[in-house]
Amino acid sequence: MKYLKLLPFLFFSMVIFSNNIDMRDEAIEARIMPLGNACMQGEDCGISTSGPGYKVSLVKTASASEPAASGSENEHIVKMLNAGADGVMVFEPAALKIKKGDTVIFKSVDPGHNSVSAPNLIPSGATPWESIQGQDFSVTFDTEGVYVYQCTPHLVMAMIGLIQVGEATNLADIKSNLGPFQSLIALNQDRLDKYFSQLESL
Ligand SMILES: [Cu+2]
Repeated sequence: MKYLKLLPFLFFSMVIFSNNIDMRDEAIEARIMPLGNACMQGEDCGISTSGPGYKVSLVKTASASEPAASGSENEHIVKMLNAGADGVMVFEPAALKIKKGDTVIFKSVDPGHNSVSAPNLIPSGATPWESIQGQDFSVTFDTEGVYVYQCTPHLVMAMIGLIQVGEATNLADIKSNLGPFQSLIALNQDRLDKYFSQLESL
């Protein structure tokens, strides 16, 4: 029975011990909570996000590698799009006139497109190209003339484009070779003529 004398001490030490646990939990919570309280721009989190000396904003910034929309003087952007002014599955602009030595960047704005020079529809001596689907691709044009190109998965829907480098020296050749290319286009068959007349008006 002499151990009964120890009971108050035992009880007291248990209270101390459990208090210590509570204090530790609070300390951990106090450290974690600020991490869970990130305030996104546009949310009302009770935080002043403007005003002198105080600024909080988590904003998605544009990728630094993204070229300017218009390109530089010797660089031209052709967007590969699911939908544009001419309908679905288009290059934009589809008709483009550039100088010899200029570069065209085929910009993969929407995934699943590529740019491929059409067989027998580029100037003789020019280098054909074929880009990987869903990736940006650039071509520098050192040979004068008219180039026809396509998107492999969407040629059937007339996802095609024309580039004229300098003078249209090979235009008659291109037009006489169009047959096999044209036969692969099932939808939007008017685009080819439309793009040729756009090119001539540039
Ligand atoms: Cu495509």
